[in-house]
Amino acid sequence: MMPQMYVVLAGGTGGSRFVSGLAAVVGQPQVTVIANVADDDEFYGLHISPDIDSHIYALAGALDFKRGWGIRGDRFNFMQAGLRFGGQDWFNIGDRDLATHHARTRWLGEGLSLTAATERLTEAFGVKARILPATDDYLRSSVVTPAGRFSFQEYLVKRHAADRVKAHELDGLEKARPTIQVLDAIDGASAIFIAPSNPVASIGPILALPGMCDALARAKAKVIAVSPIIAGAALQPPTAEMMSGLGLEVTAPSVARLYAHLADAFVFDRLDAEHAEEIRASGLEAHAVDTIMRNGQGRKRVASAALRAAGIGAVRRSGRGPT
Ligand code: FO1
Repeated sequence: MMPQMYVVLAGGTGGSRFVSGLAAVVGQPQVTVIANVADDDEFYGLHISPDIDSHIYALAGALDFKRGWGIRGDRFNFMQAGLRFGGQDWFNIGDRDLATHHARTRWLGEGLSLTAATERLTEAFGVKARILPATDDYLRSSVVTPAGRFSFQEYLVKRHAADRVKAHELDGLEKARPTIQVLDAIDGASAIFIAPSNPVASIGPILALPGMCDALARAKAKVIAVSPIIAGAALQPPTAEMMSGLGLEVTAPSVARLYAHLADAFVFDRLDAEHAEEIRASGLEAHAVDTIMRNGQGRKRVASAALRAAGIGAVRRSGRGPT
């Protein structure tokens, strides 16, 4: 029997919590992450891939889960030392995190694809899950606000997601394509999950890639989406800010409608149980569960609920992977 392969479309923080929970339940070798790369940016001439790194660090048990990014216990000596030369002071890159970006940039400079560089980073961290960039092509989110057009990191980190969002744009979309590894993963998946990430800035750039939605529509596997919105609020910025700026209601049914053309089922929080009918009306099976992922137990619970929605019993794997 072919080993099960569970594919997760995911962005950063909320996404890596779900991925960690899934890996803890089914085992890392059975997990393939299709990671958003539109948050990528350049600092100190280095290629930063925040969403890819949050999955690597989370699965390696090294993620600072409180912050949701970077390596737990990392120091910021390089950043501090750089300030005296007028270095940037707002995007905080830890010293150990810096080594990751340096290695990725070195390998990209040697001609490796982002997929190949990510495979080396994943292996170096002893992570057994596959982490696939959604595309190896240039694809970057820009956020248009009344104060101007900013890169995603400038909008989110430097300006604290305080600007009203008028538009979200994807630079490079006309040429960007899903990688063959991503298309193969979708084709061979036993189940496909859309993680509780920002539907606009994290899942959106993955789905916007030409051919991605067709691949998901052709997939034999059930597609299960998990809501990032609980009782009208999101775990952290800028999900709610970007949805409302773009005229989307910040509710679970609103997210369900965004995925209704792709997904078969929608897992959302029991605080939104009253919306189950509305979610079913968009053509999705509705599964109301406790979706709060405060700790390892919570992450496994949400992953198990998503597996059940996919018709797969939650395989109990005690003590494997980061809790
Ligand atoms: N987020 C912040 O709010 N402040 C930071 O200084 C910051 C630094 C940072 C460095 C590396 C990295 O991989 C992520 C970092 N993030 C920071 C998080 C990042 O902005 C978000 O993880 C994603 O782009 C959103 O999913």
